[in-house]
Amino acid sequence: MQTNPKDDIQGLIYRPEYFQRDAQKSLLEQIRAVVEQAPLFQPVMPKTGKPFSVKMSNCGPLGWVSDIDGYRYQPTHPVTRLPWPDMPDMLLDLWQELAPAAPAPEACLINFYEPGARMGLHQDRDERNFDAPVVSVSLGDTATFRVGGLKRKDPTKSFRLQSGDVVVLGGEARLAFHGIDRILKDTSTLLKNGGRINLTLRRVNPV
Ligand code: MD6
Ligand code: FE
Repeated sequence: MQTNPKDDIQGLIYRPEYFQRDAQKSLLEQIRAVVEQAPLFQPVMPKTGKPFSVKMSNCGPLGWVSDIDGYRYQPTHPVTRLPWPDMPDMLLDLWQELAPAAPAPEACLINFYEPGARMGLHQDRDERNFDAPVVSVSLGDTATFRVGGLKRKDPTKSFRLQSGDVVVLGGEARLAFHGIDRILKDTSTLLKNGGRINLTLRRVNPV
């Protein structure tokens, strides 16, 4: 049986199948348009310069980037130097529904995983304010999502995120360690060439 972390991790909300197939398609179209303006870039680990296995872009007033100097939010694309494209209304609506008390999201990080890509256990803590939750949407192939506690060594649980699923990390789970263990190949037909897109919406600055 798959244990459900939402049962015992305060502040984690899991909304399977939040977006139906048609909504997933239209969201994907809008993300494609974003990535045409703001191409996927290859982030690297601060200090070591080791490349992430995930490629990234952003939309909204701010975007999250990682390079040799560190992690940060910035208003422009690191390669084109242009402002990030606007956040699609569907994502603003999602935020409105799942984070109604929070001020508007400022950044939507777009993570693109090819089969084989993963994301190590991390906390989302580059924001200047942790009152607002982080809201995430999965599109394409299914991923194994791992989530634990406030300390890296706390016990973790994992569950699968399918295309259209939404996860919210807020409250006590806002700073929970989490990551992606693996992408399950050929589990979705949404992306023509396979792989997975994850969108994470964040409020960066206090009001
Ligand atoms: C991913 N997600 O699903 C990575 N962060 O590919 C995250 O890192 C994440 O799903 C904060 C809140 C929800 C998330
Ligand atoms: Fe995260």
